Amino acid sequence: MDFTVLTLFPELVNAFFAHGMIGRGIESKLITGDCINIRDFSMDRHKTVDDRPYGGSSGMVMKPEPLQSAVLCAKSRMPESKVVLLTPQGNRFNQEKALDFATKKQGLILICGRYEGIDERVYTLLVDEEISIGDYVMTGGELGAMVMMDAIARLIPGVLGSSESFLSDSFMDGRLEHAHYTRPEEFDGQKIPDVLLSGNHEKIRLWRKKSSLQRTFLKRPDLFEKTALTAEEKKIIRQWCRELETLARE
Ligand code: 4GY
Repeated sequence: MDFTVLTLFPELVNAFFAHGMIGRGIESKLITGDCINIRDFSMDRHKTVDDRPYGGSSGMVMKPEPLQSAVLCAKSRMPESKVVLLTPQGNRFNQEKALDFATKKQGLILICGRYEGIDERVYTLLVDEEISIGDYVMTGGELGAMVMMDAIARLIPGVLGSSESFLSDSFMDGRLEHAHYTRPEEFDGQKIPDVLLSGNHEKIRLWRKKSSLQRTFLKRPDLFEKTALTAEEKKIIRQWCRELETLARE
């Protein structure tokens, strides 16, 4: 997967490319991460990238010309890529979208706006898809681009450690992830569930499914509307109900 970010703050995005899982992914050539500074494509000696809005009002708008040149430059480097603009008006980004981008194997050119926004004509001419990471307004698209790249990159085979598997992640199956425990066996008077010490892999698998269902039920019941219960999940829930009934009778 190839990422090119068009931004006025390349240092911000390059720091992201240099660290952690993404940094290692780039080092091992599983992904590429490049920044293009939009200001480099400004044509005047002051390196202007913004201008006052027609019709008047406070704030500035990003000029179309430097942005267009920057997009064309990115496209010439990666002709097979999709141009995405980060904006609150876009289609909502989620795990499904992340998987979509990760499997399409098409590079991504991510445009990060600043100021009040970008000139409207840039959307129609240059942008393939507008994406929003949530219903809030940030001061620029960079954090949105980093959120997208982070979620996409970890779905590229080999980017996560070999033993890790994203297939068990939250949302991959429309459920929240099960609880996790590590040493010590007892912490602040709280023991870990016995089954995790049993060595019985089937029992552990079922306990994790149950934990995942319980968390989803308590924290994100809306997820059940999108992904219906499987036969096994129904069985686990019926068992859970019986446990609760026993508890209530005591
Ligand atoms: N929400 N999701 C978002 C954002 C900032 C002015 C256009 C968001 O993705 N991006 O809030 N972006 C604005 C800042 C120019 C982008």
